Amino acid sequence: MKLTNFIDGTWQEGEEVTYTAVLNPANGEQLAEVRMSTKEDVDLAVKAAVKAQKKWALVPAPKRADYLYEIGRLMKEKKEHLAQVLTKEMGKVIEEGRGEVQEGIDMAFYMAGEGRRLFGETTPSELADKFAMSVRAPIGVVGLITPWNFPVAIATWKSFPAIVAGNTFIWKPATETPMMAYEMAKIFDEAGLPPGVANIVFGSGSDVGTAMIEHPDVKVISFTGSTETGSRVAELGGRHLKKVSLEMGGKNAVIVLDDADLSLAVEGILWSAFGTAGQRCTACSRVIVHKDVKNELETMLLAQMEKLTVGDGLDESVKIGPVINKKALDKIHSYTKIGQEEGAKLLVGGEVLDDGELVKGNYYAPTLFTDVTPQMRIAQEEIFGPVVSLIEVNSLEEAIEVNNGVKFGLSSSIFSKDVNKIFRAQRDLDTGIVYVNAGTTGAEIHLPFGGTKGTGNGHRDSGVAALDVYTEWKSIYVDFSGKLQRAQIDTE
Ligand code: UN1
Repeated sequence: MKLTNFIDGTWQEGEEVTYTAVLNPANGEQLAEVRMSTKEDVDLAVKAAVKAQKKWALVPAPKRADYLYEIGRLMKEKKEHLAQVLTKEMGKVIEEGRGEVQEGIDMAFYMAGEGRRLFGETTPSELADKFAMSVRAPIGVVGLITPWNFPVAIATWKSFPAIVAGNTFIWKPATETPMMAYEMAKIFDEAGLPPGVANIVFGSGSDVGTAMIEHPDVKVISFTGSTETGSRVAELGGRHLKKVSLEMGGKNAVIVLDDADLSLAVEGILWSAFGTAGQRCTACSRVIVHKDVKNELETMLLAQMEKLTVGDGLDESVKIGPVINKKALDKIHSYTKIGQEEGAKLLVGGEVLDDGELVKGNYYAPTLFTDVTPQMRIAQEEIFGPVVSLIEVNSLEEAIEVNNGVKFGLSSSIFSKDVNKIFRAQRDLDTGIVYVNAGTTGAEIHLPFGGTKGTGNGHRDSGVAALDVYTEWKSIYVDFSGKLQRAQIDTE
C-alpha cells in the first residue's frame, strides 16, 4: 500500500517522489510505503487550507462541532480496527492501542462540546453607553507536527481544537507512523468535513516540517517531539514570527515516601515506566525513594518485573511491546552502558532481547538501575525506553529537590499517606502535571497537558487551554451613545 497526501479532500496522485517503507517494529515486516513529500506538496496543501479557511471560519461553531461529533462517532465505530493498525505500526500493546484511540474519541466529543461554548468575555466599559467584549477569533491555517509514540491521540489534541475554533490545518505525522494519519484522513472524508479543512502531508521534518514553518500563510505551528527538534522549530518559527506551541521531553519521577503504600507504588511505577515500553514523554524514568523503604521497594519491584512479558503487542497476553526502531534500540542500550560506566548498579535487564521470534523486532528488556545519583546522565537525560533509575533520598525536601533538578518539567508523582506532605509536594514539584498516589502517566484530555522548563514554552495541549493556541483574542467596543467618547479623556 502506498500512502499519499490528503489535500483539499482528495488523495494526491502522480508526481515522481520517493517513498519510504513503514515497518512493523514487532517483526520488521513492511506494512506500507509513505510519500516523502516536497515543498511543492506543502504549498499545494497550504493553498487549499487558506481557501477553505475563509468559509470554515464563517460556519457557526456549533455546526463545526457537528463534524467533530461525527468524527468521534466514526472513530468509536472503527475503534478496534484503528487500535490494530496503531499497534502494528507503533508497537504499543493492543490494550494501550485501544486506550489511545479512546483518548482521540474523548477529545472529539469534548472539543465538539466546545463548539457551543468557545466562551468570550464581556467587560464593563469605562464610558457610558458603551459595550465591551472580547471573543476568540480563529487564526487561520495551522501546521501540526506530531510524534510516532501517540500517532492518533496527540493529533486529536491539536487538530480538534484547531478546527472547532475555525482554523484549517496541515498535519505532518511522523514518518514511522503514517498509517494512523491515513486512517484519520479517511474518517475526515467520511464525516464530510469540507475539502481543505483537514490536510495531511507525509514526509520528513527537514523537508515538510521546515516548509510548513517557513510558509507565510501558516500562522501557528504546534509541535510535539524531542526537545532538540523543538528548539529548532522554535528558532525557525521565531524567525518567521510564528506562534509556536511546543510539547517536548520529560524526565519524570515517582517519589516514594517512607509512609507510602508500597504495593500501590510498585504498580504505579511498573505501569508508568514500562507501559508503551517507556516511550511516553510522561514515562517514569526515575524513582526517588526514601532510604527507609528503598530495599523493600527494590525487592518488590524486581519480583514484579520478572512477570513482565515482552513481545508482539498484538498478543493480548504481552505486557511490553517493541521499541519503535533499531536506532531507538541502540540509543536505549547506549544508556545502559553509560549507567554502568557511571557506577550505577544494574539490577535487572540492560539487554536487547533477541531470542527466537524476538530477533525480528526491536525489543529491550525492562531495566532497573539502583544506587543512581541525581547528576548521572541516566538520571538527567531522556532515554525514551524501558529504563528506570532508583535514587535514594533522606526526606521529602530532598526528593523535591532531586525531582526538580533536571532540565525537563512534564510530569511527577508522589506516593504518601501524609496529607501535609502531599499538599506541599503538589505545590513545590516543578512540573506541569502532578499525580498523587498514581504513576506519572495517564493524563485525561479535558485537563491541560504540558510542562515547564525544557518540556515546553508555556502553551498547553488538551483541555480548554488548548484553545489559547488556536485562537486570537479580539476585543470589540460598541459605542451606542451617538457621540464621540474618548477613552481615558472623557471619563470624568
Ligand atoms: C506522550 O507521551 O507524548 O498521559 C503523551 C499520558 C497519555 C499521553 C502521553 N495520556 O501518558
